[in-house]
Amino acid sequence: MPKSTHYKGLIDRYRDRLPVDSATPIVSLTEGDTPLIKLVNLPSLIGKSVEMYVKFDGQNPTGSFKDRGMTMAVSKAAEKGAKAIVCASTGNTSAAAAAYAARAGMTAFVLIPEGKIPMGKLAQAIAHGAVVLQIRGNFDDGMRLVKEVAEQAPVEIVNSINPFRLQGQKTAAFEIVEALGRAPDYHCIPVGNAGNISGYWIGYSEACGKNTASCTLCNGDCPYLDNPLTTSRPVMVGYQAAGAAPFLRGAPVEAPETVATAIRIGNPQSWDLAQAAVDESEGWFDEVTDEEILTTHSLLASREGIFCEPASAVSVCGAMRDLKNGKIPEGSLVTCTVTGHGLKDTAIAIERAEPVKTVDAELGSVKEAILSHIS
Ligand code: AN7
Repeated sequence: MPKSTHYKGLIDRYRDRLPVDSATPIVSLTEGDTPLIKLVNLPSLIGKSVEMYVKFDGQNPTGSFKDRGMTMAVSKAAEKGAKAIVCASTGNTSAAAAAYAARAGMTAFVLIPEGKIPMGKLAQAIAHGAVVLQIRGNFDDGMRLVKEVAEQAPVEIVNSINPFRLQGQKTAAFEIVEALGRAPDYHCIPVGNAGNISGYWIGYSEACGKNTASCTLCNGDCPYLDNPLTTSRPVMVGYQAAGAAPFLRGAPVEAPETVATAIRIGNPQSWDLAQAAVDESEGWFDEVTDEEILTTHSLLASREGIFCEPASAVSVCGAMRDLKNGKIPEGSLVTCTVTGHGLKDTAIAIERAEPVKTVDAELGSVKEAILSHIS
């Protein structure tokens, strides 16, 4: 009989490196184990020799990296006997919370900024049966309200201020180290609420047996350092959208605005943890404009076959620029997290494109249309 190789999700996979025990009811959608895709066309566009990979976390069950954190947050909520969870969201957290709550038999309450999340994400929250509250405000307003309401109602917060979220998200770094057989030299990542960059840094640190100030769970006494996978950590580079770049301004941004709605966040909750990740790794933050984001969004789809949402293109966009200007040296091994799937936000892809051509349903027209594209 062949041995079963059925992958059962990241908690099962990394149980010995996560704060779960036999009493934790695991709520999983078989998240994690996402592809690390080598870029074959983009590096040559900027004329640089570099080994560059995309960690395509848009291939998680609900189409974003949030599933990694949500399997942990909802499993731990279930362990406590919680009946309801709550989050503020620019869309992906709400989709993940809704799906994992559905599976756990809990109610998910999700606060989203009215008119500012793509239809794909709204459809997910609705389909999975979440109670959707559109607020007349932005993500930061929603986050403040979630913290206030959780003091007065029996609901468990599943935003990334819940430390179990970062524990789940750190597993992406483990997967990258295992896939490459070493840590990358540079890891580039979009930054919104700043949870994911903090989670990756915890993961990369634990993977090489080091503690980090980004981990708040064990107060500097990390139980998961015993079995290192590698010996080094990457330089962490966090990129923000220019209209929502508090790390570049050095202060919260009052009215964040960007086409990358997922990271339309002005007051990141994990500010100190993300800053620690960048400081400890001797990395940096930088910003990219909406135009640059959309250009990379379209290049990834049209040249690499990787369809992501605008916020996810931010990592590759920044990495390409920093390779071009030499801040990331040629010959480096670079990984970029691509956080969410392009099918989440189809409107933006169609809006930017040439109108789709319509032809008569007969051979002459179809042939003419095809030949006009072949020279
Ligand atoms: C595709 O869903 O904050 O810096 O409420 O959806 O960890 O916040 C989404 C964030 C990047 C930024 N890419 O990650 C939410 C939410 C995508 C995202 C980010 C988000 P963090």
